[in-house]
Amino acid sequence: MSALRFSDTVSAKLADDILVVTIDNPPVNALSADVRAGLMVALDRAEVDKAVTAIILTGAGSTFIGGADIREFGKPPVEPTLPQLVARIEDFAKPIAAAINGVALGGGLEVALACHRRLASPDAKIGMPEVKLGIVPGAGGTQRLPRLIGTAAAVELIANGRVIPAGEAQRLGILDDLSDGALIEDSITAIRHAAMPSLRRTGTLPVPPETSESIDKAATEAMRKARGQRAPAEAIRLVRLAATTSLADALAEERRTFVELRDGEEAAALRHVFFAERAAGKVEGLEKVSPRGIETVGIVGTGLMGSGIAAAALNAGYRVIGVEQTPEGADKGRERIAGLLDKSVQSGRLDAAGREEHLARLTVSADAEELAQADLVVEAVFDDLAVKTALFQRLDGIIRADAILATNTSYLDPNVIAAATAHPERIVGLHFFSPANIMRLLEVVNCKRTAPDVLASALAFAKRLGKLPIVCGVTEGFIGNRIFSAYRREAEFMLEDGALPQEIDAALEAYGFPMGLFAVYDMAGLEIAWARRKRQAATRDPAARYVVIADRLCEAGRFGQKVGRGWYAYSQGRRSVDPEVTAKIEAARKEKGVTPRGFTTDEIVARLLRAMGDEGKALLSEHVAARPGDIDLVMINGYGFPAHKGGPMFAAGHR
Ligand code: 3H9
Repeated sequence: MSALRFSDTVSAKLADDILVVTIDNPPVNALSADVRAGLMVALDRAEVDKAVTAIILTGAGSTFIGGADIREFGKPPVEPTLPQLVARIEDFAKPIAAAINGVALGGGLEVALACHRRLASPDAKIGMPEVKLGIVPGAGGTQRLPRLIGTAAAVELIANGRVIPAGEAQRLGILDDLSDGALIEDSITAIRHAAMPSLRRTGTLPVPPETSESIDKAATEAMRKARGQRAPAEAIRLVRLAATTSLADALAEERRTFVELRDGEEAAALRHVFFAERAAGKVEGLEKVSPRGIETVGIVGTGLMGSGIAAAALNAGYRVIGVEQTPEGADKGRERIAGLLDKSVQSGRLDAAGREEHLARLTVSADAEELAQADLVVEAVFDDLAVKTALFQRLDGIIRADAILATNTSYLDPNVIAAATAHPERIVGLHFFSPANIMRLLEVVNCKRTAPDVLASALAFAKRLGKLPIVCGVTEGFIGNRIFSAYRREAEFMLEDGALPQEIDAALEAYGFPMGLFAVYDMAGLEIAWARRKRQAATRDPAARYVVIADRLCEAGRFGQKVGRGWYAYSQGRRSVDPEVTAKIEAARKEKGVTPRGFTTDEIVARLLRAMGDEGKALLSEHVAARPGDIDLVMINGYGFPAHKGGPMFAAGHR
């Protein structure tokens, strides 16, 4: 084979009469201007070279094509555009096959759909995740995919941005075949001996007829999850066009919609989230520090939080040693962890054999000495300073000198806990969110004395758990609860000023939160925050504004949903406005001599966003958070802030 180069990122080899074109644009072979130009030159060459009878298109490394180059969005367009390239591939006079060697996403799949055949390795992944970036496929995806798999299936994939394994893609009809062995050789054989017409042009195929019920069902299901985002609705509209409109007109409409969404606020917000996620957990200078090896994880306390952490660690392949105070407690802890694994089996995330294999890596005992085997010990005991410091002092005498100790405290000062131990440099905070085996967010607390390799180890542990680690410094409540407190405080100020809980909740839901603040309060229960307020009462600044309404509700036993009354009343799980709450709010206003005034939805949202944004700025100036994007990710992944609004810091800069 002789090598040919068409641009910095596109080269080819001639295998007899077949031109094997490779895209090599690390890290994900995105379709940058150089790739698009290189592919056009490759096609020019294949067009005029009589010795070339067919083309194979593939990617270098473990990716086929990760999609359009997201970094080019927002910059002036450079020709050839992706739709131009895709049209040329589909219309090309010689057969072109996509040899999908790995991930084919977004524009990458659109390129493959324009090819005349598609073969893939069994471990390839296929999808159009554009809606997750606030856009729709912009190079024919909404028109070609339904022609291959039908409208309902295309709606389901595109409007949810679902990425599927190659096997499923083959069953659906996206891929012609899978190659277990040598993908390029198999693709060459397939294109030479194609049973079907070798120039099967997807865009010319009819959309398979379907009942409107199945399409409506797929659309309704996708819209239910969309929470007011535009892109999924537009994707559905465009996919439906495939069956009713000419390809040329539908492609023009797709392009117009793509450009409009790409240049809009939601897409800007979701791009911000995409890049913030890639930056999360990166700490300057830490790249050169090697993490310690962690294989055995000790967990002290196997209650709600500890059992969730244990399940997460088992899912990630760790050996887990749970420790409880009594043998009965250990039995219960083991049952709780096994129960979580059962739930994973029920939901199809784990099979029965996997469950057994997980349980074989678990021991739960009442003997803390077992923790001598652990590389990392996470404490998840009652959030009380005396309890935690006593435990850590005890663990000092048990765990190995090179083992790491992590505290899962939510509100206590981990520097104080660390200072009470013999080796504060091996202590780090791991603030999980409940349920810990489900929630992606993990605040990794870099304490005053935490050693760099301990922090690096905590981050490596978080990544292996599949979590989104956000590094933060020590402050009461860390990033999330600090912002949440500021937001809750502002909401309570508004209650006193004249807004009602249901008005504030409705405004938040209209903005995109899955649930309003007061409904969340009711779900979590009001008594823990009440106990904290009572503890803090003696040290509270008497000049600071304090709203008593939540205290009044607690004094009346209104602890939330579990007792049937909180900020709302609950009957058979249904939430309703309770006049008793309104009366208490009015009484509290009267007590302070406040004349209530009305609030618009916009005003409510603006005040809450300002409160969150100001607290975020304070966290940045105190160096508790390293980047505004980190704060946004915490609020999106831990507190229901709508991702398509970019998080409170992003939103603060865009109002
Ligand atoms: C599209 O295609 C629109 C078209 O329909 C129409 C156009 C007209 N561009 O995630 P990782 C970077 S929209 C530029 O850690 P992994 C990423 O920022 C696109 N850069 O790796 C990171 O950079 P850094 C549709 C990209 O192995 C590095 O690559 N496609 C892109 O865990 C590694 O990323 C998508 O939405 C990109 N498209 O996962 C796919 N993708 O090292 C989005 C990644 O500087 N991408 N980067 O931090 C992904 O889902 C994952 O990155 C992927 C690899 C699965 C590909």
